[in-house]
Amino acid sequence: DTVPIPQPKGLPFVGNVSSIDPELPTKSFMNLAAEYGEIYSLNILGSRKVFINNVALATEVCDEKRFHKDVAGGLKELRNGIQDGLFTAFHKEPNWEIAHRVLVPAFGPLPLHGMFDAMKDIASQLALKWARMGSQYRIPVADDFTRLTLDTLALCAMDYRFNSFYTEEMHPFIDAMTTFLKIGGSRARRPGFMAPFYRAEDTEFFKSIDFMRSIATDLVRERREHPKPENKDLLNAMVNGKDPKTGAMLPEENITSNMITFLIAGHETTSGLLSFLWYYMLKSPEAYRKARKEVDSVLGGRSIEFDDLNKLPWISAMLRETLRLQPTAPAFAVTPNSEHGEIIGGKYYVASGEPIITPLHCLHRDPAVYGGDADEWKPERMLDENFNKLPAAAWKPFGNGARGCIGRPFAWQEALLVVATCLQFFDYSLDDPSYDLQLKSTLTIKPKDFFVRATLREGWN
Ligand code: MNH
Repeated sequence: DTVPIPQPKGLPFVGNVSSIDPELPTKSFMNLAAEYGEIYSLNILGSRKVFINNVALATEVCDEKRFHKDVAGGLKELRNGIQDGLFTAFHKEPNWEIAHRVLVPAFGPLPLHGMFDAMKDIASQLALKWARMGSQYRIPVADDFTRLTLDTLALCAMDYRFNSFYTEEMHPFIDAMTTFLKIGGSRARRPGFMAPFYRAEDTEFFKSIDFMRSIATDLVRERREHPKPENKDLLNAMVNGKDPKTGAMLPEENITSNMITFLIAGHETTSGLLSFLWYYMLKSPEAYRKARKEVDSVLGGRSIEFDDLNKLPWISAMLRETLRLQPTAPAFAVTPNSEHGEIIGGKYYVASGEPIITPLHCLHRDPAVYGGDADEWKPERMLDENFNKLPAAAWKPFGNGARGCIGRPFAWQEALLVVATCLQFFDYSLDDPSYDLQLKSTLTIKPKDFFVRATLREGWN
């Protein structure tokens, strides 16, 4: 026996579109979860979407025998720009399988070790900037970490230098990407009959796509014309790699799509993670002290090396806890494998093709798993001995299963390296001690209007 999934009353034509604040969907999802509990559905422009909010239901939808990734809505709009790239490929789309097999080894321990020096290079550019700007400078946290993560990704993945720390403006790729993500989202929310009113917006959308594809195509062409056989980067893996299973090589268009995918997926989320970490850390003096102590005892006065990264359990716990409260890729969507649909929670029917969305801010605060203080940032709960005891579906900031994040080890290495380096060199304070966290959302989330100050620590000045 099934029971209906609760759904707010909607309007004609657009349904429950107004239940979601386009500027900040995350906030709306949290409000809806507070009102409806473990599950609710919304009618978005005539089709139903189901939203789940707790670990028990997430455990079911993370079972890949029953569910697979659903590419719909905003994600489907992004296919206009990045087609069947890894992130936006439909379930079982042929180029996904090939690209996945070709690229997974490129994120293995050996290639990552090989990227350590490039990551350190960019981290040192950030430290140099903060040192030069001095302790009166209001560090635009999210912008500076975005410079860092974009430059790191481009250098490690394709041996290209954006040099974002040497320009006042952000690189034009960032503007094009922001436009692409923003309008992509907006296109998914507008009813079809409204399209004629959005010609200007659409022109901008496709212009941003052309711009990103031309940058990516140039990078690929450059590599083909001037091969760098010694590089172990993602670009070489894609340009020269053969699918171990079929022997196939990646089509040119797919390489371009994946290059843009890496540039987008590979920097926004990590930059948000670092920015939120600074917020929570500076609001928690005790955790901050512990982190600095950990860095000092592991590194002393010398600069960080690859083998130091697995000696930073407290910083790892801070990163995990930050991604719990602020999962920077804030949701993922699945749909039933079976054409007969699925019943979840023993009583809620979801049809084949219907999306089930897991807003991670809600999942990650399930009091049944995290207790009454689930809203508080407490890195202790993410130390290995506690983290390893969590149910598998309780912490999903990197998504799930085969379609989970391919870049996770890359992001983790970069984040550990950057946090350790930044703590080793500087003391930090909030620019405005009364600042309370506000979110800014595109495809990912970041803290809004967040500034800190950095002072060189004794011994470095
Ligand atoms: Mn990443 C998929 C989160 C860093 C490249 N990433 C995903 C998904 C989540 C995610 C969630 C699954 C989305 C979905 O189910 O629709 N990713 C993150 C977070 C960080 C991150 C929170 C950093 C912190 N991601 C990175 C980095 C790269 C990267 C770094 C590249 C170097 N991510 C990807 C790609 C996919 C992905 C590519 C798509 C994988 C696939 O479907 O095959």
